[in-house]
Amino acid sequence: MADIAHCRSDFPALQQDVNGHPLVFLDSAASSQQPAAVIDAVARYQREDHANVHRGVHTLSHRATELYEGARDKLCHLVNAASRSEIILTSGTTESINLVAQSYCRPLLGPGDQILISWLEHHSNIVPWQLVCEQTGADLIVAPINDRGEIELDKMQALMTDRVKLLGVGHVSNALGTVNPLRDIITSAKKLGITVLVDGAQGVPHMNVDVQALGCDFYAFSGHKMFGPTGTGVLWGREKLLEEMPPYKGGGDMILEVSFENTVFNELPYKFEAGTPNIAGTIGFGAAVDYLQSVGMQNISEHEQALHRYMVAKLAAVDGVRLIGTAREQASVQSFMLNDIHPHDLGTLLDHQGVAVRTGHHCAMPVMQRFGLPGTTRASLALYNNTDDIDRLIAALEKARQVFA
Ligand code: C6P
Repeated sequence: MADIAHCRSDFPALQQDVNGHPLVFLDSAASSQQPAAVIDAVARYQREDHANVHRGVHTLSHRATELYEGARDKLCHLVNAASRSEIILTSGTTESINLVAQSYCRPLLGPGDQILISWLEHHSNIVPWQLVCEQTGADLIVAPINDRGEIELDKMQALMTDRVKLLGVGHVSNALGTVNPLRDIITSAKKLGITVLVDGAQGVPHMNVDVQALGCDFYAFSGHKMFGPTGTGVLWGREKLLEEMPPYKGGGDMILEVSFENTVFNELPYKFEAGTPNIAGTIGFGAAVDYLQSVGMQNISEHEQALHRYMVAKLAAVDGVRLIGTAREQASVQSFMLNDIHPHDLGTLLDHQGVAVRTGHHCAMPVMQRFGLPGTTRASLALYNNTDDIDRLIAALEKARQVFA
Protein backbone atom coordinates (compact mmCIF):
# COMPACT_ATOMS: atom_id res chain seq x y z
CA MET A 1 0.00 0.00 0.00
CA ALA A 2 1.42 3.42 -0.99
CA ASP A 3 2.21 5.95 1.75
CA ILE A 4 -0.43 8.59 1.18
CA ALA A 5 1.87 11.43 2.26
CA HIS A 6 4.02 10.71 -0.79
CA CYS A 7 1.15 10.63 -3.28
CA ARG A 8 1.30 14.35 -3.95
CA SER A 9 4.54 13.94 -5.90
CA ASP A 10 2.71 11.61 -8.31
CA PHE A 11 0.72 14.59 -9.65
CA PRO A 12 2.72 16.82 -12.03
CA ALA A 13 0.17 19.65 -12.01
CA LEU A 14 0.60 20.08 -8.26
CA GLN A 15 4.30 20.83 -8.62
CA GLN A 16 3.81 24.35 -10.01
CA ASP A 17 3.53 27.90 -8.78
CA VAL A 18 0.37 29.85 -9.55
CA ASN A 19 0.41 33.62 -9.25
CA GLY A 20 3.78 33.42 -7.56
CA HIS A 21 2.75 30.85 -4.92
CA PRO A 22 3.00 27.06 -4.79
CA LEU A 23 -0.38 25.77 -5.99
CA VAL A 24 -2.88 24.64 -3.37
CA PHE A 25 -5.56 22.73 -5.25
CA LEU A 26 -8.84 22.52 -3.34
CA ASP A 27 -11.18 22.04 -6.29
CA SER A 28 -11.08 18.28 -6.86
CA ALA A 29 -14.86 17.94 -6.57
CA ALA A 30 -15.07 19.85 -9.86
CA SER A 31 -12.30 17.80 -11.46
CA SER A 32 -9.32 16.12 -9.84
CA GLN A 33 -5.73 16.31 -11.06
CA GLN A 34 -4.20 13.31 -12.81
CA PRO A 35 -1.21 11.29 -11.63
CA ALA A 36 1.68 10.67 -14.03
CA ALA A 37 0.57 7.03 -14.28
CA VAL A 38 -2.70 8.13 -15.92
CA ILE A 39 -1.10 10.74 -18.17
CA ASP A 40 1.52 8.17 -19.26
CA ALA A 41 -1.04 5.43 -19.93
CA VAL A 42 -2.95 7.76 -22.25
CA ALA A 43 0.23 8.97 -23.99
CA ARG A 44 1.54 5.41 -24.42
CA TYR A 45 -1.73 4.34 -26.01
CA GLN A 46 -1.76 7.37 -28.31
CA ARG A 47 1.86 6.79 -29.35
CA GLU A 48 1.86 3.02 -29.76
CA ASP A 49 -1.53 1.35 -29.70
CA HIS A 50 -4.12 3.66 -31.20
CA ALA A 51 -6.74 2.07 -33.46
CA ASN A 52 -10.50 1.70 -33.32
CA VAL A 53 -11.86 -0.91 -30.90
CA HIS A 54 -13.99 -4.01 -31.63
CA ARG A 55 -13.57 -3.54 -35.37
CA GLY A 56 -10.19 -4.55 -36.73
CA VAL A 57 -8.42 -7.85 -37.19
CA HIS A 58 -5.07 -6.11 -37.13
CA THR A 59 -2.69 -5.98 -34.19
CA LEU A 60 -3.21 -2.38 -33.15
CA SER A 61 -6.98 -2.82 -33.06
CA HIS A 62 -6.54 -5.91 -30.90
CA ARG A 63 -4.24 -4.01 -28.56
CA ALA A 64 -6.60 -1.04 -28.32
CA THR A 65 -9.55 -3.37 -27.67
CA GLU A 66 -7.67 -5.24 -24.98
CA LEU A 67 -6.71 -2.03 -23.18
CA TYR A 68 -10.22 -0.58 -23.50
CA GLU A 69 -11.98 -3.73 -22.32
CA GLY A 70 -9.34 -4.14 -19.62
CA ALA A 71 -10.47 -0.78 -18.22
CA ARG A 72 -14.05 -2.08 -18.09
CA ASP A 73 -12.88 -5.10 -16.07
CA LYS A 74 -11.05 -2.84 -13.62
CA LEU A 75 -14.17 -0.69 -13.17
CA CYS A 76 -16.27 -3.81 -12.71
CA HIS A 77 -14.04 -4.95 -9.85
CA LEU A 78 -13.80 -1.46 -8.34
CA VAL A 79 -17.54 -1.25 -7.65
CA ASN A 80 -18.07 -5.02 -7.30
CA ALA A 81 -20.49 -5.33 -10.20
CA ALA A 82 -21.83 -8.86 -10.71
CA SER A 83 -20.67 -8.89 -14.31
CA ARG A 84 -18.75 -6.77 -16.84
CA SER A 85 -21.99 -6.65 -18.89
CA GLU A 86 -23.32 -4.30 -16.24
CA ILE A 87 -20.60 -1.68 -16.81
CA ILE A 88 -21.75 0.75 -19.50
CA LEU A 89 -18.97 3.14 -20.46
CA THR A 90 -20.32 6.66 -20.88
CA SER A 91 -18.95 10.19 -21.11
CA GLY A 92 -19.66 10.78 -17.41
CA THR A 93 -22.28 10.89 -14.70
CA THR A 94 -24.43 13.28 -16.72
CA GLU A 95 -24.68 10.93 -19.67
CA SER A 96 -25.24 7.94 -17.38
CA ILE A 97 -28.25 9.59 -15.75
CA ASN A 98 -29.66 10.76 -19.09
CA LEU A 99 -29.34 7.19 -20.34
CA VAL A 100 -31.51 5.93 -17.48
CA ALA A 101 -34.00 8.76 -17.96
CA GLN A 102 -34.42 8.02 -21.65
CA SER A 103 -33.96 4.24 -21.82
CA TYR A 104 -35.49 3.14 -18.55
CA CYS A 105 -37.97 5.87 -17.60
CA ARG A 106 -39.29 7.12 -20.91
CA PRO A 107 -40.90 3.85 -22.02
CA LEU A 108 -42.19 3.19 -18.50
CA LEU A 109 -43.70 6.47 -17.33
CA GLY A 110 -47.08 8.03 -17.96
CA PRO A 111 -49.34 10.66 -16.40
CA GLY A 112 -49.79 10.05 -12.68
CA ASP A 113 -46.37 8.45 -12.26
CA GLN A 114 -43.68 10.18 -10.23
CA ILE A 115 -39.91 10.46 -10.01
CA LEU A 116 -38.62 11.25 -6.53
CA ILE A 117 -35.35 13.10 -5.87
CA SER A 118 -33.95 15.14 -2.98
CA TRP A 119 -33.34 18.87 -2.62
CA LEU A 120 -29.59 18.17 -2.48
CA GLU A 121 -29.18 17.04 -6.04
CA HIS A 122 -26.76 18.30 -8.68
CA HIS A 123 -28.46 19.61 -11.84
CA SER A 124 -27.43 16.35 -13.56
CA ASN A 125 -29.75 14.51 -11.20
CA ILE A 126 -32.60 17.00 -11.71
CA VAL A 127 -32.80 18.12 -15.32
CA PRO A 128 -32.79 14.68 -17.04
CA TRP A 129 -35.82 13.77 -14.89
CA GLN A 130 -37.55 17.06 -15.72
CA LEU A 131 -37.05 16.31 -19.41
CA VAL A 132 -38.49 12.81 -19.18
CA CYS A 133 -41.39 14.06 -17.05
CA GLU A 134 -42.20 16.58 -19.77
CA GLN A 135 -42.02 13.84 -22.38
CA THR A 136 -44.29 11.43 -20.50
CA GLY A 137 -46.61 13.53 -18.35
CA ALA A 138 -45.09 12.18 -15.13
CA ASP A 139 -44.28 14.45 -12.15
CA LEU A 140 -41.01 15.21 -10.40
CA ILE A 141 -41.32 15.37 -6.61
CA VAL A 142 -38.64 16.52 -4.18
CA ALA A 143 -37.79 15.47 -0.62
CA PRO A 144 -36.72 18.42 1.58
CA ILE A 145 -33.46 18.93 3.46
CA ASN A 146 -32.90 20.40 6.94
CA ASP A 147 -30.73 23.36 7.94
CA ARG A 148 -27.66 21.13 8.28
CA GLY A 149 -28.09 20.05 4.66
CA GLU A 150 -29.36 16.53 5.40
CA ILE A 151 -32.23 14.84 3.62
CA GLU A 152 -35.27 14.69 5.89
CA LEU A 153 -35.56 10.94 5.74
CA ASP A 154 -39.04 10.65 7.23
CA LYS A 155 -40.37 13.17 4.67
CA MET A 156 -38.63 11.34 1.84
CA GLN A 157 -40.11 8.06 3.05
CA ALA A 158 -43.56 9.67 3.21
CA LEU A 159 -43.20 10.62 -0.47
CA MET A 160 -42.41 7.00 -1.42
CA THR A 161 -45.66 5.55 -2.76
CA ASP A 162 -46.60 3.15 -5.51
CA ARG A 163 -46.80 6.15 -7.86
CA VAL A 164 -43.03 6.61 -7.61
CA LYS A 165 -41.33 4.69 -10.41
CA LEU A 166 -37.78 5.87 -9.81
CA LEU A 167 -35.87 7.48 -6.98
CA GLY A 168 -32.71 9.43 -7.87
CA VAL A 169 -30.38 10.37 -5.03
CA GLY A 170 -26.78 11.50 -4.72
CA HIS A 171 -24.26 9.47 -2.75
CA VAL A 172 -22.44 12.62 -1.56
CA SER A 173 -23.68 16.17 -2.13
CA ASN A 174 -21.20 18.12 -4.26
CA ALA A 175 -22.37 21.44 -2.79
CA LEU A 176 -22.49 20.55 0.91
CA GLY A 177 -20.53 17.32 1.30
CA THR A 178 -23.46 15.53 2.94
CA VAL A 179 -23.13 11.74 2.79
CA ASN A 180 -26.66 10.52 2.30
CA PRO A 181 -27.99 7.53 4.28
CA LEU A 182 -28.18 5.33 1.21
CA ARG A 183 -28.84 2.11 3.11
CA ASP A 184 -31.96 3.54 4.78
CA ILE A 185 -33.18 5.26 1.62
CA ILE A 186 -32.67 2.20 -0.58
CA THR A 187 -34.19 -0.22 1.95
CA SER A 188 -37.33 1.94 2.21
CA ALA A 189 -37.62 2.34 -1.56
CA LYS A 190 -37.11 -1.36 -2.20
CA LYS A 191 -39.93 -2.29 0.20
CA LEU A 192 -42.24 -0.55 -2.28
CA GLY A 193 -40.47 -1.91 -5.36
CA ILE A 194 -39.11 1.52 -6.35
CA THR A 195 -36.14 1.50 -8.71
CA VAL A 196 -33.21 3.48 -7.27
CA LEU A 197 -30.49 5.38 -9.12
CA VAL A 198 -27.53 6.69 -7.13
CA ASP A 199 -25.52 9.63 -8.47
CA GLY A 200 -22.10 8.53 -7.30
CA ALA A 201 -20.03 11.31 -8.90
CA GLN A 202 -18.78 12.39 -5.45
CA GLY A 203 -18.92 8.91 -3.89
CA VAL A 204 -16.60 6.58 -5.81
CA PRO A 205 -13.54 8.88 -5.63
CA HIS A 206 -13.62 8.99 -1.83
CA MET A 207 -14.86 5.66 -0.43
CA ASN A 208 -15.35 1.98 -1.07
CA VAL A 209 -18.44 1.46 -3.18
CA ASP A 210 -20.01 -1.98 -3.51
CA VAL A 211 -23.04 -1.68 -5.76
CA GLN A 212 -24.33 -5.13 -4.86
CA ALA A 213 -24.15 -4.43 -1.13
CA LEU A 214 -25.84 -1.04 -1.59
CA GLY A 215 -28.86 -2.68 -3.17
CA CYS A 216 -29.57 0.10 -5.68
CA ASP A 217 -30.42 -0.54 -9.33
CA PHE A 218 -28.25 2.03 -11.09
CA TYR A 219 -25.06 3.80 -9.97
CA ALA A 220 -23.48 6.58 -12.07
CA PHE A 221 -19.99 8.09 -11.80
CA SER A 222 -17.34 10.10 -13.70
CA GLY A 223 -13.68 9.36 -14.43
CA HIS A 224 -12.42 12.92 -14.12
CA LYS A 225 -13.34 13.22 -10.45
CA MET A 226 -11.27 10.14 -9.61
CA PHE A 227 -7.96 11.03 -11.28
CA GLY A 228 -9.02 9.91 -14.76
CA PRO A 229 -9.50 11.94 -17.94
CA THR A 230 -12.58 14.03 -18.72
CA GLY A 231 -15.26 12.56 -20.97
CA THR A 232 -15.23 9.17 -19.23
CA GLY A 233 -17.76 7.61 -16.91
CA VAL A 234 -19.82 4.60 -15.98
CA LEU A 235 -23.40 3.63 -15.68
CA TRP A 236 -23.62 0.48 -13.60
CA GLY A 237 -27.04 -1.16 -13.83
CA ARG A 238 -28.57 -4.48 -12.89
CA GLU A 239 -28.25 -6.80 -15.83
CA LYS A 240 -31.93 -7.71 -15.80
CA LEU A 241 -32.99 -4.06 -16.08
CA LEU A 242 -30.37 -3.25 -18.72
CA GLU A 243 -31.48 -6.26 -20.79
CA GLU A 244 -35.04 -4.95 -20.84
CA MET A 245 -34.11 -1.35 -21.71
CA PRO A 246 -33.98 -0.19 -25.32
CA PRO A 247 -30.84 1.70 -26.40
CA TYR A 248 -31.18 5.48 -26.46
CA LYS A 249 -28.46 6.11 -29.03
CA GLY A 250 -28.17 4.28 -32.32
CA GLY A 251 -25.07 3.80 -34.45
CA GLY A 252 -22.07 1.61 -35.02
CA ASP A 253 -20.99 -1.05 -32.50
CA MET A 254 -24.37 -1.25 -30.74
CA ILE A 255 -25.81 -3.61 -33.36
CA LEU A 256 -25.46 -7.25 -34.38
CA GLU A 257 -27.28 -6.93 -37.68
CA VAL A 258 -28.79 -4.06 -39.63
CA SER A 259 -31.11 -4.06 -42.61
CA PHE A 260 -33.56 -1.38 -43.67
CA GLU A 261 -36.35 -3.55 -42.32
CA ASN A 262 -34.88 -4.43 -38.97
CA THR A 263 -31.95 -3.95 -36.60
CA VAL A 264 -30.82 -6.49 -34.04
CA PHE A 265 -29.08 -4.82 -31.13
CA ASN A 266 -25.76 -5.98 -29.75
CA GLU A 267 -25.51 -7.72 -26.38
CA LEU A 268 -24.72 -5.88 -23.15
CA PRO A 269 -22.87 -3.67 -22.51
CA TYR A 270 -22.35 -2.72 -26.18
CA LYS A 271 -26.07 -2.12 -26.80
CA PHE A 272 -25.65 1.21 -25.02
CA GLU A 273 -22.29 2.22 -26.53
CA ALA A 274 -23.04 3.54 -30.01
CA GLY A 275 -20.20 4.95 -32.09
CA THR A 276 -16.44 5.12 -31.56
CA PRO A 277 -15.96 5.59 -27.83
CA ASN A 278 -13.46 7.68 -25.87
CA ILE A 279 -10.79 4.98 -26.14
CA ALA A 280 -7.81 6.98 -24.86
CA GLY A 281 -9.82 8.45 -22.00
CA THR A 282 -11.18 5.09 -20.94
CA ILE A 283 -7.69 3.57 -20.91
CA GLY A 284 -6.65 6.47 -18.69
CA PHE A 285 -9.72 5.80 -16.53
CA GLY A 286 -8.50 2.21 -16.10
CA ALA A 287 -5.07 3.51 -15.07
CA ALA A 288 -6.79 5.81 -12.56
CA VAL A 289 -8.54 2.80 -11.02
CA ASP A 290 -5.16 1.04 -10.72
CA TYR A 291 -3.79 4.15 -9.04
CA LEU A 292 -6.70 4.44 -6.56
CA GLN A 293 -6.36 0.77 -5.67
CA SER A 294 -2.61 1.03 -5.23
CA VAL A 295 -3.22 3.73 -2.61
CA GLY A 296 -6.21 1.83 -1.19
CA MET A 297 -9.76 3.16 -0.88
CA GLN A 298 -9.79 2.67 2.89
CA ASN A 299 -6.53 4.58 3.17
CA ILE A 300 -7.93 7.41 1.02
CA SER A 301 -11.16 7.56 2.94
CA GLU A 302 -9.44 7.75 6.34
CA HIS A 303 -6.96 10.40 5.15
CA GLU A 304 -9.71 12.57 3.69
CA GLN A 305 -11.97 12.20 6.73
CA ALA A 306 -9.18 13.34 9.05
CA LEU A 307 -8.31 16.23 6.75
CA HIS A 308 -11.96 17.23 6.47
CA ARG A 309 -12.27 17.39 10.26
CA TYR A 310 -9.11 19.53 10.38
CA MET A 311 -10.44 21.84 7.65
CA VAL A 312 -13.85 22.28 9.30
CA ALA A 313 -12.30 23.09 12.69
CA LYS A 314 -9.89 25.61 11.14
CA LEU A 315 -12.58 27.25 9.00
CA ALA A 316 -15.00 27.51 11.90
CA ALA A 317 -12.33 29.38 13.89
CA VAL A 318 -11.92 32.10 11.25
CA ASP A 319 -13.71 35.28 12.29
CA GLY A 320 -16.64 35.87 9.91
CA VAL A 321 -16.77 32.37 8.38
CA ARG A 322 -20.19 30.72 8.21
CA LEU A 323 -20.17 27.05 7.31
CA ILE A 324 -22.84 26.07 4.81
CA GLY A 325 -23.58 22.39 5.18
CA THR A 326 -22.96 20.91 8.61
CA ALA A 327 -24.34 17.42 8.14
CA ARG A 328 -23.43 14.80 10.74
CA GLU A 329 -21.83 12.78 7.99
CA GLN A 330 -19.79 14.70 5.44
CA ALA A 331 -17.12 13.82 2.93
CA SER A 332 -14.40 15.76 1.19
CA VAL A 333 -16.28 19.04 0.64
CA GLN A 334 -16.94 22.14 2.72
CA SER A 335 -18.92 25.18 1.57
CA PHE A 336 -18.75 28.46 3.44
CA MET A 337 -19.29 32.22 3.35
CA LEU A 338 -16.86 34.84 4.64
CA ASN A 339 -18.84 37.79 6.02
CA ASP A 340 -20.84 39.23 3.11
CA ILE A 341 -18.03 38.93 0.57
CA HIS A 342 -19.34 37.62 -2.73
CA PRO A 343 -17.92 34.12 -3.32
CA HIS A 344 -16.54 35.08 -6.75
CA ASP A 345 -14.60 38.00 -5.22
CA LEU A 346 -13.31 35.76 -2.48
CA GLY A 347 -12.34 33.02 -4.95
CA THR A 348 -10.42 35.53 -7.05
CA LEU A 349 -8.52 36.80 -4.02
CA LEU A 350 -7.67 33.25 -2.96
CA ASP A 351 -6.46 32.50 -6.49
CA HIS A 352 -4.09 35.49 -6.27
CA GLN A 353 -2.54 33.64 -3.35
CA GLY A 354 -2.27 30.37 -5.27
CA VAL A 355 -5.30 28.74 -3.62
CA ALA A 356 -7.80 27.18 -6.06
CA VAL A 357 -11.37 26.76 -4.78
CA ARG A 358 -14.72 26.70 -6.56
CA THR A 359 -17.22 29.52 -6.10
CA GLY A 360 -20.82 29.92 -7.19
CA HIS A 361 -23.85 27.63 -7.19
CA HIS A 362 -21.89 24.44 -7.90
CA CYS A 363 -24.58 23.29 -10.37
CA ALA A 364 -26.88 22.83 -7.40
CA MET A 365 -29.04 25.96 -7.56
CA PRO A 366 -31.90 24.53 -5.46
CA VAL A 367 -29.44 23.95 -2.60
CA MET A 368 -28.36 27.58 -2.80
CA GLN A 369 -32.00 28.69 -2.89
CA ARG A 370 -32.68 26.57 0.22
CA PHE A 371 -29.96 28.49 2.09
CA GLY A 372 -30.95 31.87 0.58
CA LEU A 373 -27.55 32.34 -1.07
CA PRO A 374 -26.46 33.12 -4.63
CA GLY A 375 -23.53 30.76 -4.12
CA THR A 376 -20.81 29.72 -1.73
CA THR A 377 -17.06 29.23 -1.67
CA ARG A 378 -16.27 25.52 -1.69
CA ALA A 379 -13.04 23.79 -0.71
CA SER A 380 -12.88 20.16 -1.78
CA LEU A 381 -10.28 17.55 -0.93
CA ALA A 382 -8.54 14.65 -2.60
CA LEU A 383 -5.91 12.20 -1.46
CA TYR A 384 -3.09 14.58 -2.45
CA ASN A 385 -4.14 17.35 -0.05
CA ASN A 386 -2.59 17.80 3.38
CA THR A 387 -2.82 20.04 6.44
CA ASP A 388 -0.37 22.53 4.87
CA ASP A 389 -2.96 23.11 2.12
CA ILE A 390 -5.61 23.88 4.72
CA ASP A 391 -3.27 26.19 6.60
CA ARG A 392 -2.61 28.06 3.34
CA LEU A 393 -6.36 28.34 2.73
CA ILE A 394 -6.89 29.75 6.21
CA ALA A 395 -4.02 32.25 5.84
CA ALA A 396 -5.45 33.37 2.48
CA LEU A 397 -8.89 33.81 4.05
CA GLU A 398 -7.45 35.90 6.88
CA LYS A 399 -5.80 38.11 4.28
CA ALA A 400 -9.05 38.37 2.28
CA ARG A 401 -10.91 39.36 5.45
CA GLN A 402 -8.50 42.26 5.96
CA VAL A 403 -8.69 43.34 2.30
CA PHE A 404 -12.49 43.45 2.41
CA ALA A 405 -12.71 44.95 5.94
N1 C6P B 1 -19.91 18.30 -10.22
C1 C6P B 1 -18.68 20.12 -9.21
O1 C6P B 1 -17.91 21.06 -9.24
P1 C6P B 1 -20.10 15.19 -14.96
O2 C6P B 1 -20.03 16.64 -15.38
O3 C6P B 1 -21.10 14.43 -15.81
O4 C6P B 1 -18.78 14.55 -14.88
O5 C6P B 1 -20.64 15.18 -13.45
C2 C6P B 1 -21.84 15.82 -13.13
C3 C6P B 1 -22.10 15.70 -11.66
C4 C6P B 1 -23.15 14.93 -11.23
N2 C6P B 1 -23.40 14.73 -9.92
C5 C6P B 1 -22.63 15.30 -8.97
C6 C6P B 1 -22.93 15.03 -7.54
C7 C6P B 1 -21.56 16.11 -9.34
O6 C6P B 1 -20.80 16.67 -8.40
C8 C6P B 1 -21.31 16.35 -10.71
C9 C6P B 1 -20.21 17.29 -11.15
C10 C6P B 1 -18.84 19.24 -10.43
O7 C6P B 1 -19.31 19.83 -8.20
C11 C6P B 1 -19.00 20.05 -11.67
S1 C6P B 1 -20.52 20.93 -11.72
